[in-house]
Amino acid sequence: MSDASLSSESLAYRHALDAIRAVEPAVAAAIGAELHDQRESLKLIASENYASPATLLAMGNWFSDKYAEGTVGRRFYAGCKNVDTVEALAAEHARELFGAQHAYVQPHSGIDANLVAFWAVLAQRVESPALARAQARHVNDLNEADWATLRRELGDQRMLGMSLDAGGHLTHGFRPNISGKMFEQRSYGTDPATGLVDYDALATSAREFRPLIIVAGYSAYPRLVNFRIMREIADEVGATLMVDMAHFAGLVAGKVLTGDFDPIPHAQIVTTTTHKSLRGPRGGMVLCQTELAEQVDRGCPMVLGGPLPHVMAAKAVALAEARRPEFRDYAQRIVDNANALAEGLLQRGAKLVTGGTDNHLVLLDVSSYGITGRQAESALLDANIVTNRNAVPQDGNGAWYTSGIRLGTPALTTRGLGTAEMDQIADLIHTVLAGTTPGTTGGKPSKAAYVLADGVADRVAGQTTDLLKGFPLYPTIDLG
Ligand code: DSN
Repeated sequence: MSDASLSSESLAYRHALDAIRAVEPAVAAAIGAELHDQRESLKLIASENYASPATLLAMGNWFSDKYAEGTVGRRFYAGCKNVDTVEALAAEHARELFGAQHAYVQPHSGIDANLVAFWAVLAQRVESPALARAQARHVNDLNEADWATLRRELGDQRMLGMSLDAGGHLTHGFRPNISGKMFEQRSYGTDPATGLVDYDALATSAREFRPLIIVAGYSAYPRLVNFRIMREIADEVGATLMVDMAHFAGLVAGKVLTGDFDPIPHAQIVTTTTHKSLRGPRGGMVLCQTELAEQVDRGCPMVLGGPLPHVMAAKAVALAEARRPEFRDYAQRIVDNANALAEGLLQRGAKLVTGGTDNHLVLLDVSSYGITGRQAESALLDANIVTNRNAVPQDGNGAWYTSGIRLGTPALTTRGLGTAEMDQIADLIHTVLAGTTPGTTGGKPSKAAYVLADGVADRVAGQTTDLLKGFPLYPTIDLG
């Protein structure tokens, strides 16, 4: 194909890869291979998506060369005029899109955004009152005894977060994560009968435990959370409500989650990633009420390294895209597709945690197939179906092997697949799992090894390829 007949995006990427190839051919090859692999596989990882070419291009440039500690107009480095432009724009788009009072777009990831939020609440609720009591303006003004007291107080705070096997996230106060070392944590779970968040039990626990922070939000809960109720509980016990909406930010942006299910009007502070259902670049963000803005803006260098201006530029592009009317349609289709996938699986006899979904994800309990989540994940990958294993409530197989598979629809919805295709995908998944049996390692039963019936992987992989042919990924990009 001659250059003249190539799209501008194809040309941009071909030239970019030529430049990379001239320095390190293996990297150029890996970038090309990644596009090929993503095109060929059925991506059902609930936390992944496909950012637009404009978003991807906004990340690959000389903004990466700039240091920009501080915030817009108040930098510790000179020469940040253009960084200010993109950071201010990203924050403005975020505020407008979500109706938030304040937006901080510097976090590099969801974990970073959560750390900024924890810091901001600690600063507002613990450090600032301690400084006021000591009549000090700054921690450097405290005498040794007051500083030692403040450090003890900062380390003596409590957090209530959703339990991991109910779908909570490691960064919500669990011991293996820094959040669990910073805070004494207690978890709330779901009602074993319904699988839904048990708000009465949560309120009872909060009254007893008196946490500084209640964290709502999840990475593997297939239903909605009522943030109005969560805020009422938080207010009653004097806690700050923090919502980690990383997984469902796209559904909030697209106005699928409104009223009690929209965290912004209810929580004092909301964190998110930008690359999941929101479909932006890999990164994080904090939205908060004005009372926390000053502390949130101190995220870098408090807990973050230097901001990534190239990623903030891409956030601005992606957030501008999410403000377009078509994003609402996209968000609704994510949920419709998840419902269709759940329905298709149920019709084939699969067992789903909570019996279905209200959001972008489905949690499939694979124990009814007699296998672990790990075995299911590996068998599905053999058929080019990319998922990730996930614990289910009261999981007997623990967090490593698990009994579940998490399936999400944001990526395939971006690719254009709809409810009819979700039914076909349910059939492919069921075929693979029904054809999988536990294997052995060294003659002993194994939770990882598996046996896939003859021909199933190839047959399903072929069907996956046929299905995806109708929905090309990045159709404007031809790498040659
Ligand atoms: N990225 C999160 C997810 O997959 O849900 C884990 O941190």
